[in-house]
Amino acid sequence: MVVGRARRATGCVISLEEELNMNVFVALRAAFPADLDAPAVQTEEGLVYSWRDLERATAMVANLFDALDLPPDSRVAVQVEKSVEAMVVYLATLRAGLVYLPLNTAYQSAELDYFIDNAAPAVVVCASARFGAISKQAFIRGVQYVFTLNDDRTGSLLERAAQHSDVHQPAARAPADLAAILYTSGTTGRSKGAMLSHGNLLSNARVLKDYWGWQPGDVLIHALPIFHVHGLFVAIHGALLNGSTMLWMNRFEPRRAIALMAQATVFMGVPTLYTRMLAEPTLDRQATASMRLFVAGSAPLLLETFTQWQERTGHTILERYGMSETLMLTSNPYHPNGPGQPTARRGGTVGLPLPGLRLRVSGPDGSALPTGEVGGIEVSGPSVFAGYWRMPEKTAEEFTADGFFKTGDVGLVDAQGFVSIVGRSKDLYISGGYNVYPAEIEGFMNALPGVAETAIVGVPDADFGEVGVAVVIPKPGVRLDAADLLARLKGLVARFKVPKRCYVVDELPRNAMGKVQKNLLRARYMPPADATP
Ligand code: MCA
Ligand code: AMP
Repeated sequence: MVVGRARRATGCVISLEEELNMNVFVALRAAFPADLDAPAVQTEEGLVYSWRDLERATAMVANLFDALDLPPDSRVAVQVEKSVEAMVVYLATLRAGLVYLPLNTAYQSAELDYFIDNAAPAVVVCASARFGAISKQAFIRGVQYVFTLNDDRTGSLLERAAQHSDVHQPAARAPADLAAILYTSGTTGRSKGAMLSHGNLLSNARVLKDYWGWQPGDVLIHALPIFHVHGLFVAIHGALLNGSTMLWMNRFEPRRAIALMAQATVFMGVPTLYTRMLAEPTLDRQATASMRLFVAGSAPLLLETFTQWQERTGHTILERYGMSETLMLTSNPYHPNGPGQPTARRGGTVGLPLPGLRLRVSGPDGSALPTGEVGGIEVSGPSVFAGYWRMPEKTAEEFTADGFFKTGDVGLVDAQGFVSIVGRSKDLYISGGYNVYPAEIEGFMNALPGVAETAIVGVPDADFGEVGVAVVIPKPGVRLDAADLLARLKGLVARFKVPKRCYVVDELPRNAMGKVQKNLLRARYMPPADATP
């Protein structure tokens, strides 16, 4: 039932029915500015997409999806290079009430097989160059439709969408309805699909809009990939919910990012982006004079980077902490000494729990620990996911009896409520903002001919924060070549997961139980002091 046109607060007319619709797309669209011809996205090639363009393009792709007549909650798996059109497909998937499943373009065929098997998408979108291989994989696994989309605005998806109307009524969605599935690897080596609802996405976007003081006239430099939470949700939702223009970089390049700052106010990046910009002589107070906010997260920001950034630019980076399963959990304060924000941003901490979030630190027996003590971080709140896709046992294991999610991060909360992360209980390292689970890669290396056993550890790295080192034992009588092992691995898993160094050894250090002592390996294969951050 359409209850008439209720108001025209923004550029898009919204009905009362839409006001009651909790589809996150509806909330984002409601924030479009009154002037729909104003720029929503500007690319480095000089293309300008207006808000009207976003409205019409998402309508056309959503109408194409509607025409496929898919069951509710059908998954749309997308593995394409970053482009504005890829963002349009994301928004159109929400608009049509389908479930978005982003896949990093670095994923190789074995990884894709797993995701397609596990998520059973109805639609797959890939680059034309990979259509032959991916469509074969997809159709064997029951996928109904495979479209192509390239980063030069070509491909069957846009061709087909162009035949559809540019008017579309967004699908009605309730807060608990599924909006996206984001795969995260696991300590057992099997990826798990974190199910995020419209309510999860919208509540987090709204909290961040207030917390980070988004204001009229803000312009975001969008420099991150859009396969993961940081670039896809935190950055895109942040800008759209504020009606802010995005300066769109398909690929991060430090010098160009610095040059864009003259026209921008907000930048979001993983720590590697900040260290790479610090290496540029053009980074100074003048280049960043119009900037209001620099946000960092996805991996620990070194205190040294935090301090150097302050010295070079006069700006204090705001570090925040989140996960695919929970979206953003904590943030350093935006307004120093503002209401509920007791003090200034502090380097080396991830700030305070965001409004609405309950965060506690638990001991090994599950009991809550007092202020200042180190333990497992557990969280509950509106942005915390409902569970892993088709993995009820895994979901049950990761939640406490009273409904808190066990993050696997180890940290403490100090007397002022600031959270610091000091380690992880999960065997994982973070390289340039991407999580790598050694168990997954060890499995692939162990399956290579001649390999008896592999142990992989993350060691410090000046550029990526951490990188992997593989230590391999050959089968008896076999001679293995370390470079050859890494070259073989490159064809099997995403490049960012491939260890940067590999050593072939006779034995691994083990404890009395026979378990490999990774702490000893880490110490042994530590890079030389001048290569560490
Ligand atoms: C590229 N390589 C990497 C990485 N990226 N190796 C390890 N770790 C990486 N992150 C490989 C390339 O394949 C190549 O190897 C070699 O390193 C050099 O690549 P380079 O040209 O330097 O890489 P790049 O294309 O410049 O990419 C670096 C990057 C990128 C810009 C830092 O990795 C990136 O955009 N990272 C951001 C990730 C992100 O958005 N994370 C958010 C997750 P070869 O020559 O062998 O191919 S969301 C999240 O974590 C939570 C929820 C949160 O809190 O946000
Ligand atoms: P992902 O599973 O890719 O969503 O990555 C989530 C993980 O990234 C968290 O569990 C943390 O270990 C890590 N992480 C995110 N932000 C930060 C941060 N600011 N400092 C330290 N670790 C972080």
